Order: sequence, then C-alpha cells, then structure tokens
Amino acid sequence: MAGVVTAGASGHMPHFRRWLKARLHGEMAYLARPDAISRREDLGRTLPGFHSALVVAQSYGDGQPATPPGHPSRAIFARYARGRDYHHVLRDRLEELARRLESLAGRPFRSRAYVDTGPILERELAMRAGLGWFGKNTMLIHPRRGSYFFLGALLTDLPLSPSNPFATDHCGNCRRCLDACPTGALLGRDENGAPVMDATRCISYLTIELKGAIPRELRPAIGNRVFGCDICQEVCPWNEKFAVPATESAYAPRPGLEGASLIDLATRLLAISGKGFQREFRDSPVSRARRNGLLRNVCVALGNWGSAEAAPVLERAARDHSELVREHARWALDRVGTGGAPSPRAPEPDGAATLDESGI
Ligand code: B12
Ligand code: SF4
Ligand code: SF4
Repeated sequence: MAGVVTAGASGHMPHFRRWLKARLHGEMAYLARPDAISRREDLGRTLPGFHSALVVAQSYGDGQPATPPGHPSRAIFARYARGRDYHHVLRDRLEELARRLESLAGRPFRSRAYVDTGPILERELAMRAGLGWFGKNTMLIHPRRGSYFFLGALLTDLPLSPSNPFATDHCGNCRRCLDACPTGALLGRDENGAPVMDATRCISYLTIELKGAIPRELRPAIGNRVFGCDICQEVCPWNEKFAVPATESAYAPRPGLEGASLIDLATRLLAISGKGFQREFRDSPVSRARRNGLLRNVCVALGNWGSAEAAPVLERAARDHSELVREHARWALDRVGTGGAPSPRAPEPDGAATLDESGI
C-alpha cells in the first residue's frame, strides 16, 4: 500500500509535545532532542526543498490474527521481530523506488528514505496519505489489512499530487485493546481524540528500549514475552478479520526463535558475549535488546514460569558478569522458590562463542 502526502504543518505535534512533557516516553531520549523535534515539525529541515513524501506500508504478519500463547516455558517474540530487520529491508525497497521514479521523471531529484530511522511522525504522515486511522491501541490500522505492517517514507522535492487523508475512526465503542493490555499502558483517547500510551508501562518498551532494570511490579505482567508485545493488536477485530500474510520473503521467521525453550535460550545467551550476540543477530530487530537485555527478559520469563526446572540455569545467570542479569535472575529464583542469594561474578566470555545457526 502507498499514498502521497505533501508539505504542510503537522497537526499532531502539539500532542507529541504534551506526551513528552508528561514523560510518557520514559528513557527514549532520542524522541525529545530539540533538533529532532524541530525536524519533526518541518520536514523541510530534513530535506531542503521538501515537497512531497511517498508513504508506504509493508505487511509483516503471517496471516493469523494471534499467536497461540504457548506453554509458559517457551518464549514469545513479537511477530515484527521474527524475520530480518525491517529497517534495512524496507529502506532498500524505498531506495529502489527512488531510482525507478528518477527514470520515470527523466531527471534526478532529491530524496531521503526513512523507516523508523529519523525524526518523522510516520503514523501521522501515513494517516494523511490515506493508509489508515489511529486505533485506541495507537496503531495505524487499515480497514482491509489490519495493523501488522511497517511504515516507511520517501521524502522528495518532487511535486506529486496528494492522496486523500484517512478521515474516519473505525474503533467505535470497542475497547478490547484497552482491556487486554496486561500493564495498563493504553490510556484511551484524550479530549482531542488522540490515543494515548504510557510507553513506560508498555512491554515493548520494557523488553526492548529500556536498558536498565524492569520495574519489579511490572515483571509478572510480561509473562513469557521476551521481545516486544502484540497483545493489543492480536485482540483487535480488524486483525481478526483482515490480517494479511507478508509477501516479503525477508520477513519469514528465523528458525528456532519463536517458541524457543526459555531454558535453552538462557543457556545459549549465557555462553556468548555481547559481541558474539551482535554478530549472531546483526540482521535481526532482536539485536536492539543486546545480549544482557535479552537475557534479562528471559530471566523474567523464567521467573514467571515459576517451575523448579528453571532453577539450575537461573543460578548460573545469578553469577553472570552483568549486574543487570544477576538481579533479574535473583528475582526469578525467588519466584521458583529457591532463594537467590547474591553469588560471585563469572568472567565475561571471550567473545568467540556464538549461537549456532539452528539455535534461537
Ligand atoms: C517510539 C516508538 C515506539 C514506542 C512508543 C509507541 C507509541 N505508541 O508511541 C514503543 C517502544 C512502546 C513502541 C512499540 C511498538 N512499536 Co513502535 N515506534 C516508535 C516510533 C519510533 C516513534 C513513535 C512516536 O513518535 N510515538 C509518540 C506518539 C505520541 O506519536 P505517534 O505514535 O506517532 O502517534 C500519535 C499522534 O499522531 C497522535 N494522534 C493520533 N490521532 C490524533 C488526532 C488528533 C486530533 C491529535 C491532535 C493527535 C493524534 O496520537 C498518536 C499516539 O499517541 C515509530 C516510528 C516513527 N518514527 O514514527 C515506531 C512505530 C510506531 N512502531 C511500530 C511498531 C510495529 C511497534 C510495535 C508493534 C512493536 C512490537 N510488536 O513490540 C509496538 C506497538 C505498541 C503500540 N501499541 O504502539 C510501527 C507501527 C506501524 C503501525 N501499523 O502503526 C512504527 C511506525 C515503526 C515503523 N516504521 O513501522 N514503539
Ligand atoms: S504492546 Fe502490549 S504492553 Fe504495549 S500497549 Fe500493547 S498490549 Fe499493552
Ligand atoms: S481493539 Fe478495538 S478499540 Fe482497540 S484498536 Fe482495535 S478496534 Fe480500536
């Protein structure tokens, strides 16, 4: 799906500023940088002579509205993260599109491709380009495709004609996402109709963006979600009816990731260094959590499983070189009923070991 939006003031910036002022962005400081805010306000500051943007949506789902929750001993990765990294895949496609447009236009033009890679209110642009409405879960939803799609924008100085903005709200009285969110991150619509999220409570933020400790009171609600969260999309009737499978083969799930045994996952992560992890996940969105962040999440999931079977691997994690991992492992050990006294540190692995191909 694609649409065009032309230069013009953002109508959503006042909302964005209020959201930052209320500190609902937590530690995502890149969102609040003054230079980035001023570029969000005026795309001409990003691309001099900016005239219009081609906004595209690319499906990444498997055609199923929801992933079965599976056994609590097994990991759930959000579906957007199961294949190759969309930042690279979609940006390559947009750059290809720019070359094709150049041959159609018969002249070179200025352009810049963005896929979650710069200060752009991508969802507002997409709404103005006619690609969907803002659901109460804050996702952009299309009435024939649901919400399992990525957005990207090609900013250009070409005078393209704009699409009709998406003007209707199809949520009606539904509040399934608000009721299903396990951490209470979705706050409903404000007086202007904008959906509001407290990102500091969202499992996606807690398991991916947050680099420090996950607040203890939120850990139980994370369940076995070790990277990201899809709950508020899984319950949405528009995905139940219209979820479409990805046509991009790069988004096919990486073998061994979804549904991996938490014990195996922890064992493998304990055996590799931060550098080994980055090598292993270099073309996967999962790399963003880093080795210690993912291991922290796996410890939380093991604690939520609560089985004594998890105790041996958690005891090893409680001796990891990372204090972040050690603290979450101790918390989890308390939940599997074996105590969790602080233990001496283990040395950091040398970086030679990596996860094997058939692994997570
Ligand atoms: C920061 C961020 C996050 C944060 C905060 C999310 C949030 N809801 O704000 C966290 C880490 C939690 C997150 C999670 C996820 N993210 Co994210 N994220 C972003 C990012 C980088 C910026 C979003 C942002 O600026 N948020 C701040 C809020 C205030 O702005 P906003 O979301 O653009 O939209 C607000 C306004 O436009 C306003 N608004 C709407 N209607 C109206 C009407 C009026 C009158 C007014 C005044 C305002 C108004 O309300 C909206 C919500 O507050 C974008 C990429 C980008 N550059 O835009 C991806 C992006 C939004 N994420 C994406 C995805 C896929 C996800 C996850 C599904 C990943 C996962 N499975 O774990 C989850 C979904 C969680 C959810 N329910 O939103 C996709 C969404 C695609 C889609 N169909 O909507 C994006 C667009 C990335 C991409 N290029 O594809 N994400
Ligand atoms: S992604 Fe999960 S935690 Fe975040 S708002 Fe949706 S349901 Fe809540
Ligand atoms: S679950 Fe209901 S309220 Fe939430 S986004 Fe979907 S239609 Fe809207």
